[in-house]
Formats: sequence, C-alpha cells, structure tokens
Amino acid sequence: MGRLVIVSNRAPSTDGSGDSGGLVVALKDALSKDGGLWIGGAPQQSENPSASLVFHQRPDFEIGLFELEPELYRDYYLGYSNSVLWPALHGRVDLIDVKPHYAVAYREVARRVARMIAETVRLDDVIWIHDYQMIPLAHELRALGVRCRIGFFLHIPLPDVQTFKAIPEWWQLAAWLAEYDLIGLQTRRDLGHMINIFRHILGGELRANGNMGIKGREVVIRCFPISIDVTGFRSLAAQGAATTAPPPLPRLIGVDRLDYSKGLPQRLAGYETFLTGNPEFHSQVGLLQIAPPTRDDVEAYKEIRLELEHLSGHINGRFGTVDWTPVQYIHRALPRDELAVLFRLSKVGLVTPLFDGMNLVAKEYVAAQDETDPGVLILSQFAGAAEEMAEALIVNPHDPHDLADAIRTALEMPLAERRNRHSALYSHLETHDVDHWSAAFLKQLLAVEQIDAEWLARLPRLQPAARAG
Ligand code: ADQ
Repeated sequence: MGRLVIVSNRAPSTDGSGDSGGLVVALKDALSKDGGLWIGGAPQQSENPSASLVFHQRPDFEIGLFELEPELYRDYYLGYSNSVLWPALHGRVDLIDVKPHYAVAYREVARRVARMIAETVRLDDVIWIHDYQMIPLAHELRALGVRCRIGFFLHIPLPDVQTFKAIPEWWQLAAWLAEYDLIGLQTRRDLGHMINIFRHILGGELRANGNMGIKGREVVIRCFPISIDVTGFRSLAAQGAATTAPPPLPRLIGVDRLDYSKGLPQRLAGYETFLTGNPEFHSQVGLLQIAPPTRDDVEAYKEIRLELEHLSGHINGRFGTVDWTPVQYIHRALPRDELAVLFRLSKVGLVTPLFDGMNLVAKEYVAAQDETDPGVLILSQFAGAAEEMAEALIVNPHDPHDLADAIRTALEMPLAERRNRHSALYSHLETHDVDHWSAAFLKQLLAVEQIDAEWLARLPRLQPAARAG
C-alpha cells in the first residue's frame, strides 16, 4: 500500500497541539507508518483561497489544508452540512432549513477538494473520507479518474429511508454513497438503514457476503463501532482523581455538546420528575451538566441554549435552597483531564441522546471509573453505544418517568451489582478501543480489490442528467 490519506472537514493542528483524544490519536500510527497525509479544512477561511492544498509537515505525518472563501464555507458547513444533513440524518426533519444555494455550495466544495486531492494522490494510496460533510467526494474523485480505494465512515446516524428522503437531494446522496468501495457505519441499526436506502432508492440487492450489488458493482458495507483510547482515558482519570477532593454530594454528570440531538431538555425533565417523586433525595444529590456551545450561528442551536438555561433555572428555582443547587450548568468546554476526573468522581453518568451515531461520552464515563467503586451509566436506547453497552441502565429519553426510575435505581444500586455491570462494560471496551476500530476499517478497505477501470469508464452513465445538481 502507498500512503493512507485521511480526508475530513477539519484537519488536526499543524503543530500537534490539541491532539489528545479523538481521531488523531486513533489514526496517528497508521498515518506515520507509510508517510500519511491528512487533508482537511484550514482553520481560517480566506478571501483569496489557494487553488491547491497548503501542505505542512508534522513530525508524524503531513497535513494538506484546503482553503475556502468565508461565504462558500458558511453555505457548505453551517448551511447544507449542519442545517440540512445534520438534522435530517438525526431524524429532525422539522429542523431542516432548505436553501438551494446551500446544496450548490456543498457540491462545489466537494468538487474543489476533489481536484486538490487528485493533484496529490497516487494509485497505491488508500483514501479514507470522514463524515457527512464530504459525501460527494468519491463521486468527484472518480470523475477525475482517481482509481485508489476509497472508503467512507459516517460518524453520525443514518435514518430510515423515508426520513432520508426528506432531504431534497436524497437520490443524489444515495448515488454518491454508492460510489465508495467501503462504507463504514457505527451500528447494525445504521447498516440496516443503509441497506434499505440502497434497495429502495437505487434498486441495490444485498448479497450473501453482506455486500450490496448496485448497478453492476459491489459496495462493501459494514459496521465499525467507534471507540476511545480506553486505557489512556482510564489513567488520566485515575491520576487526576488521586489529587482531587470528591464532591460534597453524590453527583450525576452529563457532558455533551449543546446540540438538540443530545436530549438535554428531556434529561432535565427526567431529573425534575425524579426530584418531584423522591423528596428524600433533596439536598442529597446534584446534577452537573457541562454543555459547551457549538454551531451558535444556526438558529436551532440558539433555541436549545435558551431552553436549557430556562429549564435549569426553573429546576433550581423550584427545588433549590440556600444550601443546595440541584443543577449546576456549565456552558463551556473543559480540558480532557478535568473531564476524566469529573467522570470518575460522579456516581451516575447521564448519556441520554434522542439519536446519536455512537456517543463517546458513554465510553469515556465507563473507562474513567474506579473499578472497586464504580458509578452507573444511564444510557439512551437511541445512542449507537447502546448496541454494545447492554449492562448500562438503558432508558427511553422521551419518557421522564423511565429516566427518573433509572436515576433512583442507579443511586441505590448495591456495590456488587455496580461492579458486575462495570466489569462487563469495561472488558468489552478494553478489547474494542479506538485502535481496534481504525484497524478493522483499514483492514476491510485494503481487502477491497483495486478499482475496475472498465467500471470507471462507464461511470458518468450512473448519473441521469435530470438529477445532476
Ligand atoms: P459528537 O456529536 O461530537 O460526535 P460524542 O461522541 O459524544 O459526540 O463526542 C463528544 C466528545 O466531545 C467527547 O469526547 C466528549 O468528552 C467531548 N466533550 C463534550 N463536551 C465537552 C466539554 N464540555 N468539554 C470538553 N470536551 C467535551 C460525533 C457523533 C457521535 C460519535 C462521534 C465519533 O455525533 O455519535 O460518537 O462523532 O464518531
């Protein structure tokens, strides 16, 4: 194999700062082995963007930044990616903000980035594209004659076919996805949706080997549940906790980007129901909710922020006393080592999204626990993580009574049961960490045969002219 070429909306820093956690840690080894390249958006937009990638050599791998004009970036990123695809793929079709120029910008960015990539890749390179901001890239690269293996990993969920069809460009998106050699999804749930989307929209057929036959070629689709650096996070938590005083009251903790998919108002409603039904816990427990802002320029995000401030104020006003604040709400990001300690020193981890590709917080909470006296994870049935983490207390985040019951069960759970549940969850994570995830994806991608030149020559016929957007 030649180089591993990663493509994502944002590139890691050019000096290696801020590498802790996440994809960079997962892919560093694979990237440094064969002189890898990470292509991603430049941190700043530019009125006079470079027509080619701007390269930076880090000691471990090379970075190629693509620059975009501010307006194009806004329409592609805040517009199509986060006001159309993000809500639609999270099943929130009510929040889609359709504007034709968003779709045009999304396609234009893919075209430009593909041209920049085509200038630099070699036939034996392997390209791994990440997430919903980049779906048309394989199509654009194939149109430029790029014959490398191209894989795609979707970090967020894929909804059922009817919800998918609420996106105006539904046909086009399905066709773009069908041009990858390998599509990786987080869960079996999403894999099922992918199969149905290909079946219903493109007439694809599921083969006995699990691949999809679509218009004369085979697309490999598999699920690869993403994970974290389990032992690294565990040591971070253990080290920090050794010098940190535990909180005065047993603590419930929630850590989420402030996003409507994370179910924060529903979580607070469940906590309020718990406090209403269990007065003996008043002044005996506290909820710490950490929710840093994201995508503040998108209207739906302003609304969720106001709602959360209102709800936490409401609960504190209703139940709080001079000595007790039932909800502590922090609206900013914290360093990873601080988060790890906060997780370890919290009796209950609340991870209750309405729909989530995976949810790494669930895995971080478990990894951070002291195995001799672990806390309890309360996990939404709609988080991708629920497929692997059955020993958590699984809840329906839409039902405040279910959530309230789970909070009480978690706070009263005997030590032996907490240890049993934690030990089952941790042993699974230990063997399914983020290295396992990236190795499994790359192994599968390398097993795909080099692209068929004949198929490549026929490619334009896959696009009916009327649909080209
Ligand atoms: P996200 O939607 O961003 O990721 P998630 O998987 O929960 O969601 O990851 C969030 C990360 O940000 C975690 O590592 C968490 O610790 C960190 N974080 C959250 N709040 C923080 C705070 N206040 N301060 C510092 N760090 C904070 C998308 C998909 C997920 C999928 C991931 C990875 O939506 O479903 O799990 O990609 O594929």
